[in-house]
Amino acid sequence: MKRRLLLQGLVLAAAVPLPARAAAGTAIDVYKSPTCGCCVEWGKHLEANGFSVRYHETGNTAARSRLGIPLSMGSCHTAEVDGYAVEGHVPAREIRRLLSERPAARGLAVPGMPVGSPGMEQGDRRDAYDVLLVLRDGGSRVYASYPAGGRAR
Ligand SMILES: [Cu+2]
Repeated sequence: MKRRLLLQGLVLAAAVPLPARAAAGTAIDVYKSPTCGCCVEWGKHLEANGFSVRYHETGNTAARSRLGIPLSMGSCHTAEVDGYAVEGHVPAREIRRLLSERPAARGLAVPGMPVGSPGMEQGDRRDAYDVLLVLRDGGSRVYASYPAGGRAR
């Protein structure tokens, strides 16, 4: 009887789809200043979406330049996940998409700090912003567009 329960347990564990298990706890390194609050809010958003965040309290200037994100697309933090750069308040779903599509690119960027992006919540205000795919030549194209929303002012 005991043996049979054990076997059932093993069968259940095997039934969990592999990609789902691999996705849980995807390691991501976040370079930020020790005093950056919205960076930590963004980190919480990542953790709520299955990432395992490692913070590096070094500022993000060196990481941004090492990963080839132009300063013109810069923001308050720079992250590195599976060989890609993630600059600024990029939504977790776009990072997941990046990791599954694996385009030939340096990574993603949300320049500046748009209100209403993950980690930049301000009530129900949401400004329009683009997620840019930063290409290998340093150029970019729009990867996703998030429209303005929330209450009209
Ligand atoms: Cu920020």
